[in-house]
Amino acid sequence: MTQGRFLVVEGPEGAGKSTLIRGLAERYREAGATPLLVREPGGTPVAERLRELLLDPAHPIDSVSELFLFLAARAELVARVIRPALAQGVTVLADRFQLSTEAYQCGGRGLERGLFLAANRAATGGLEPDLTLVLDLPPELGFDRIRRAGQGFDRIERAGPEFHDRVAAVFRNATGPGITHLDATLPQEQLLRAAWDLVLARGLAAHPARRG
Ligand code: Z5A
Repeated sequence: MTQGRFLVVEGPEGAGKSTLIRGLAERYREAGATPLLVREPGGTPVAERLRELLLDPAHPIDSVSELFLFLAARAELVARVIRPALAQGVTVLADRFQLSTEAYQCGGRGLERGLFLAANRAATGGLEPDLTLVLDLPPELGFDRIRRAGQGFDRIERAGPEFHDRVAAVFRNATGPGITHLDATLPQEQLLRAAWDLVLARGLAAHPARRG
């Protein structure tokens, strides 16, 4: 069985990650595939409990504890959901993955990159996305979108403008194998077209005859 593809969408809050993932999933379905959608943190019973803890503004969390809680959620999701799906040839579309940890816990909180790299490798077993689409959007525009959508602000969204500027800088400057940037100020349809064109150009659209 051919290994499934692993695509990740990253970027600051309100950049349009969830919207884009839903659009990409629709394109995959039109192409005859059934992708699996996941979001971080979350996706297993334990990871969903960790998500509640991590986002709850009622509990302050030490930065190192925060790192390990995000990574515990990732380890659960990778081992129980992502790897089994990829092994069955299913395409996995993930709303956030390891670049988020680098942006929020290293950029935002100031944790050492070496600590993140070692601990993240333990959490993922070295799993790397085939493609990481980074949605570039200034943080204030993302927060405006969240406000307009009437959503409340979670513990991390409340961290303050300097924190979010540091996070945004990590996303903006991210480079590496499979990392590609998209202009998230584009209207939704144009952004989706640009993202799907990239998926096609990289040969990551599943063959219509195959599941995943
Ligand atoms: N976090 C971390 O610290 N460390 C980690 O390792 C990981 C995560 C994995 C998860 O929050 C938090 O955990 C996150 C990072 C941290 N916190 N912060 N801050 P989450 O999953 O609850 O939320 P989020 O990831 O920040 O997503 P979001 O706020 O839901 O934003 P989004 O998914 O990028 O955007 P959206 O929901 O698709 O769209 C937001 C609004 O904009 C909505 O009204 C859309 O209709 C609108 N929209 C979408 N696209 C467009 C375009 N193109 N133009 C105009 N308007 C648009």
